[in-house]
Amino acid sequence: MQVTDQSLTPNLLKSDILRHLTFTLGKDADTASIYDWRMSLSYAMRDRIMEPWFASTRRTWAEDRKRVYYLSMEFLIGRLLEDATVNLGLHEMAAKTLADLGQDFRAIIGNEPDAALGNGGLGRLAACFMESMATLGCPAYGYGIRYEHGLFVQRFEGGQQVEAPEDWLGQTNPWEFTRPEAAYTIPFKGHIEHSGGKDVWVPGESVIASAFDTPVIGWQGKWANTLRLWGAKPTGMFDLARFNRGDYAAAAESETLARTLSRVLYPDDTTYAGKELRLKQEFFLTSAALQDILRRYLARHSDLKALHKHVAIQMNDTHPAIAGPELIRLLHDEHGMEFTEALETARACLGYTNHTLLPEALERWATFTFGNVLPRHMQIVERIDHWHKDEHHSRPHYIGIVKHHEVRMGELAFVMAHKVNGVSALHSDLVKTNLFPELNKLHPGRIINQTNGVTPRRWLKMCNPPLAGLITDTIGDGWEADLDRLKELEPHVKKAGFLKAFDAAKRKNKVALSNWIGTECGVKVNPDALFDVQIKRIHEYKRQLLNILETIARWDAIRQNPGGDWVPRVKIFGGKSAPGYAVAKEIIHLINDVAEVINNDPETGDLLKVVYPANYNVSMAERLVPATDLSEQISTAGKEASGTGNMKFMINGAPTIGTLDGANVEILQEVGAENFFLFGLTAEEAMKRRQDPDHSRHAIEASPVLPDVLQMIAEGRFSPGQTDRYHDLVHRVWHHDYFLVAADFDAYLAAQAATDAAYADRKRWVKMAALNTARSGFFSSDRTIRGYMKDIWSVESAL
Ligand code: DL6
Repeated sequence: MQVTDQSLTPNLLKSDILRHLTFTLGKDADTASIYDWRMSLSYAMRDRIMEPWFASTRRTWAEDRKRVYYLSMEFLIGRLLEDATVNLGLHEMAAKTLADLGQDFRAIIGNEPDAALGNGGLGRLAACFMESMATLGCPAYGYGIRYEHGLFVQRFEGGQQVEAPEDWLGQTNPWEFTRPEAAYTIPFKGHIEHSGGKDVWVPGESVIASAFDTPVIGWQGKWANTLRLWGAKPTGMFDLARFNRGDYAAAAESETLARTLSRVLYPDDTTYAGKELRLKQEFFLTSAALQDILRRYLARHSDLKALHKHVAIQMNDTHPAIAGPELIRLLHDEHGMEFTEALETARACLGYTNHTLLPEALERWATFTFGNVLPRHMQIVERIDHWHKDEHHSRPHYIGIVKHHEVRMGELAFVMAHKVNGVSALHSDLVKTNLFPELNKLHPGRIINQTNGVTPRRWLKMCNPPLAGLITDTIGDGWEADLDRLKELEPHVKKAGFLKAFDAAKRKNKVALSNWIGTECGVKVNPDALFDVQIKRIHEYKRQLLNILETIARWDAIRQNPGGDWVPRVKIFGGKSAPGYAVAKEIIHLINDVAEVINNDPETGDLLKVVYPANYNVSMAERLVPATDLSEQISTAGKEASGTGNMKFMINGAPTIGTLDGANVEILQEVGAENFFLFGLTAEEAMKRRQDPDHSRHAIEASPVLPDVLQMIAEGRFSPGQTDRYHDLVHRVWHHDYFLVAADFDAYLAAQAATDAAYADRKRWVKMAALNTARSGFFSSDRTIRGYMKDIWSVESAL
């Protein structure tokens, strides 16, 4: 392993850590807590990032390089300390140094709170992209919000989800730098005045966006970029006159607005949050980012028409879609550019990534709310809409941006972007045909595909040392930044010795996970059982319900035939529901109820266990993914845009049981049908099936197993104290099964039986698992970012 900073010796690192302990933390080694050691190590690592960070910034300025600006309401970055040690090539040295100091390195790593500034896939993708951009030497800034409280902490009470506030900033965050000099006024509300032939916005209120920078270091420390998160501050000190009159609440109005703005992350990744605060947050992030981008550009250039040659701005979903009108406002109102020219300039800079086909997740704002919060932008949006309509007046089915008293953010983002991309091949096709068919006809070629990916540094090298070590021993160094090289494992998959080592690596991870589950969930699990894992947000379309129904069927089948040749299985669930999503919360309750019954059943014993550790987050995923045998990717076809968990599992040698949905389609292509357990309706078949109003009843009646499973739930077998607890849930499966759980149930059962048979044949299973790893190179986020750099951003690597 190459150590990036060759000058660093174990002794130097030790003295760095002790120096920080003394002079930064003010603690003596004898009394230092685990927090103090973690902070000292973090500062010692951070010191090593400064040089590449400054060098990268200097080079970008000196060579006047085009920069990418990634605007996202979510960056689910997780813990940063171990990531830094791995990317700096200092992991082993740090572990050893801490051990020499009498400290437990793993416990120190585990002491860091997860930065949960996101809900799920969209936010984690943004974090992987930041790391890949740094690894590839793509000069970039990530722009987001420094939420005081990240995604809520999940607890289970009586099997039900209970939410508690998260407090990642309760302790000092060692990775961020406050940048008081980077501060911008963000206006809201007010009215428009007409003066000198111009529309002039007179805002009614405002806050200051103030920057906090976190360096993002790439693999081997060759390049570092910046994640700039905005915190809100009041525009002035409190109103002293009002305060002195005793009107304390009114005196603190501006402070209250500011505190509220960057206080919480919206805990909802699928439904449109019709809250004024959410719109304000979106504008806050976007306006601060654009003002910052223009300031940086104007420090070197004067011709704003050439902005797109130096600036590429990516809108991560519609959340920052206000970027179109805001950039026009800044260029036109503030810098005097003619309106159409401002619009064309903005469009040349902007790209839009769509992450969902669910209609309820495409943001729409009532024109009343939009016009109230952003009166000038309402005017600009209407002007964009007219301009676009005039450009295409000959089309019969013109789709407007403003329609039925709503501003449609998907259409706005589309019109204002020079490229629109989906996140898997299937999803991008559906974006063309189902989501934006008319706009696609007006702008052929604008919609392109960029299949998602994940960073192999965090999702293999860091989280799975046994497998990463085996890969390096087998094909040598270098695969971490060139994941296609995993193909070189293929010839070894034929060798018994390699398969044995592959199996041993997986078993090591499974033993570690079993121990953790014992402590965390109080359930003893057999590490030789098949670990079947579904971890993701809880949502009807992701169909955790299908999984738990199969679990019940399996339990019942074992009880009917206790002497059968059963393959022991541990079903592992992880994930949070949006707090207001009652149906998802009911599914969580059912899983926990079923777990309670099954785990205490002596008849099934070790043959079946169900575990659901609370508060699934990035760190828990890092623990679960390497120990997984079977990856559950069972969404209703046509609903999961891509998925990225599916890629993490594949890379770590877990075959998929899944539908033809999102990136599963490409996983299947890469790994081959014989190494993938495919089942279920296709997206097209699913759409057709829904045309039969009685499709679920027909499917249930035709199934030899499902009626009994539903009956058990309806009778209260899993809710003894309250037999009608799941009446609604069962009724929905019978009569309102939009996500086609019943229609796919039998096929899923058959696919699960095939996984049992495959797992029982050890050699066959390990070979399948190893081939999953060997053929997963395509799913590196480096490949994805190269695609964005070439097809959307037109930006060159600086390395
Ligand atoms: O593209 C990242 C990720 C996909 O992998 C998931 O399939 C998709 O569900 C998720 N989308 C969202 C949508 N949120 N909104 N709006 O999180 O994006």
